[in-house]
Amino acid sequence: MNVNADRLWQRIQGLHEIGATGEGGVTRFSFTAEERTVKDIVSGFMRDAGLVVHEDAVGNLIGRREGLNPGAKVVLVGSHLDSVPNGGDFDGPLGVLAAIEAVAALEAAGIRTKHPIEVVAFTDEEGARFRFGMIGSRGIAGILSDADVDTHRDGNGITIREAMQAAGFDASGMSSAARERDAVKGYIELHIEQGKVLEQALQPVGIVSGIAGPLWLKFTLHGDAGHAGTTPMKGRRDALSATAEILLVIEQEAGLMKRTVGTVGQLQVHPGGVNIIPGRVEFTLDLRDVDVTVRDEVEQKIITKAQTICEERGILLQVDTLQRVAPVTCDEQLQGLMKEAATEFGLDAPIVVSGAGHDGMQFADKWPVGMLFARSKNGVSHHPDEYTSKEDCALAANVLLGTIFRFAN
Ligand code: HGY
Ligand code: MN
Ligand code: MN
Ligand code: MN
Repeated sequence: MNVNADRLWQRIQGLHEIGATGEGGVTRFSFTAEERTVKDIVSGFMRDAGLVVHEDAVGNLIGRREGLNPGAKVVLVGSHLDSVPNGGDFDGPLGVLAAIEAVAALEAAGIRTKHPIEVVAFTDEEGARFRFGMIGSRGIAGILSDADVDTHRDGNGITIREAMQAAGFDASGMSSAARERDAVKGYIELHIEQGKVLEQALQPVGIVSGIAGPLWLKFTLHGDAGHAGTTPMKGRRDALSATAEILLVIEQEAGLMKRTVGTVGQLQVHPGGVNIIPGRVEFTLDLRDVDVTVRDEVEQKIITKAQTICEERGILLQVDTLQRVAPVTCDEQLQGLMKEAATEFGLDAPIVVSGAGHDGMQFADKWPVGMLFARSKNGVSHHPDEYTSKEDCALAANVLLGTIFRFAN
């Protein structure tokens, strides 16, 4: 039993048009017209595969295939369709489209698994619009709160709740998206690796053992704006000079640890005039490690040093947590099924750790979570040059099919 590799490849390529930036990438933020369009197209693919399609209260797109035993726990398989700004074509869509191909292959082979299967395209996995991610998987886990949807705003000041409302989803009913603990057998996701381990190991497919937990912080430094020409250097309370020192502390502290990574991806200078001393600076920190103790120790060291720098410069420092996601370990049984499925295709799939965060983190405390990786060319992702070959997409999708077949029976 194999997936339709040509159709999978054409569909991945075809989605590039939705949200194409003209710089080679795609931008598809949650609750936007681009996301609506891509969900409508993928809904059609789901129906073509014989799935019964609906969107839940938080906008997750779900295609269901009944099992032999209607009361049996459901097997969730999926990924996401939203993107980062000017992102690549594979981060998310590969997992959703491969899951659709897998159920289509079961249908074509006349195989009805014991457990029902649901293909899920989760809402806003990336968090690119609201700086708060995995909204759809939090909804399914039943942990998306009113505070989450009312405090996080996009660049235009629109809250998640308002954006949901505008897209036709009533956040007051979001708890209906939650699944009962005993209703789900487990979750499987195929995703691109977004790193170089598989490429260096000359392997097309990997099995994920653990997922690093992203901690997103927002630093705000309050200094004194002033005239660039008439204010002596001594005694300035320049928020950007303090920030520069803190950026180097981040690089040093994260760099001291074996697997910790720290990234400042967004930085705004206020008021932002050429001839005005920066009075306020806001920047984000994305800090990760597979070991949450190490991650949180590095967090504390960075904040302590940042406070000292700011005190010495007369700057007021404010640190807000945007999201704090715990690292997770993937389910051993699912890793074993993936190993078997990979062997069927003559693959000795290595065990890899995910530096990127994924939706399964939101419910790994409730249900078994398993992830497969497909090789990334040069490890590039979150970039227009993100690429996985047609052959690797097909191989990974076939291993996904083999895993679903084993786990859903
Ligand atoms: O940021 C991440 O780790 C993932 O791409 N959402
Ligand atoms: Mn991503
Ligand atoms: Mn992703
Ligand atoms: Mn993911």
